[in-house]
Amino acid sequence: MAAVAPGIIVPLSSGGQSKLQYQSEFSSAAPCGAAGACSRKQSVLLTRSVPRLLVKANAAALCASSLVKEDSEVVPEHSVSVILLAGGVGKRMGADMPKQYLPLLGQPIALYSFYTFANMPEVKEVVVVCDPSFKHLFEEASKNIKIVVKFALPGRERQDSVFSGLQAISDDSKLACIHDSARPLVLGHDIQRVLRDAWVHGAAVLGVRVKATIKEAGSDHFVKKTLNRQNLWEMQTPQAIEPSLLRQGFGLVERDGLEVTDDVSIVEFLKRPVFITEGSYSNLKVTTPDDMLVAERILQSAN
Ligand code: 30A
Repeated sequence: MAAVAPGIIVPLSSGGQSKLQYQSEFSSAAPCGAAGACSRKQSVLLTRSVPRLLVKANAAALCASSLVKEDSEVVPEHSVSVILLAGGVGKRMGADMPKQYLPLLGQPIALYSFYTFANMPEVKEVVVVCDPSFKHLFEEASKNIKIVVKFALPGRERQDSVFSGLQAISDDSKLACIHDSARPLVLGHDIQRVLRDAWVHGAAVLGVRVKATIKEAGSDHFVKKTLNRQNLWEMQTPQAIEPSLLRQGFGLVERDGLEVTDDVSIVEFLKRPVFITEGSYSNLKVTTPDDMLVAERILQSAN
């Protein structure tokens, strides 16, 4: 049993929250471990069991109002379709294999986040957008998990792969969660936070505050102004969004012949607010051999 507020006792399945959280992160081999399932049950218990287990009337009054709000902000179980982008053919690592398939401590990079998503209660399916020659990797990995795994073909640009994945998601999906498979270390906890923000605001993306000092300069190379780091964010993935909103965005781009660049995203054309969920610096994108070493270090220090 654990106390979450004075006078409120809720049962926990086992162990401490932080331990469970950590065990379910960075799943390097056994993907469907009890740890992931436990932390899942725990969060469900915390939100659902409180009303029945209130032991003090005054606490009940206090909590009832916040519970109504809490409940509507909880992403339902099996409501999220993940679109895992694993179609890149990047040559930057100087290896024969696309970077997302290089082994990181013995496991292909793309399988780390695949397992992380597959073990989340909110996730109902993972659509892997990959070259058919890599399908077997995920098929083999899906033998260890319970959720539905689908496949879609990659497109020329990233947005084409997102579109391709979007066509494959289930009609009753409440959120699409798009993740770059070259980010193996994304934390389940951060995914849950970005999903919740998308659930509340319609669209959200993980980001971290820029650490570097960024100056804006003219074409003459003279500094125009120093930008405030507090307001500058480096984008990561996942991006999470209501599927209808993303479809609307693609529709608008198609209809008006809009150009999607690295700077302006499809949803921004809709003039809809996109929430930035503050993520973790450890959610790095593995693009160079140096990044591999850093990723190995992070994994080793977490275990
Ligand atoms: Cl998922 C792309 C691209 O892949 C892209 O190049 N854009 C988007 O607007 C989205 C949707 C989204 C953005 C931010 C937060 C949540 C969802 C995606 N991919 N634009 C270009």
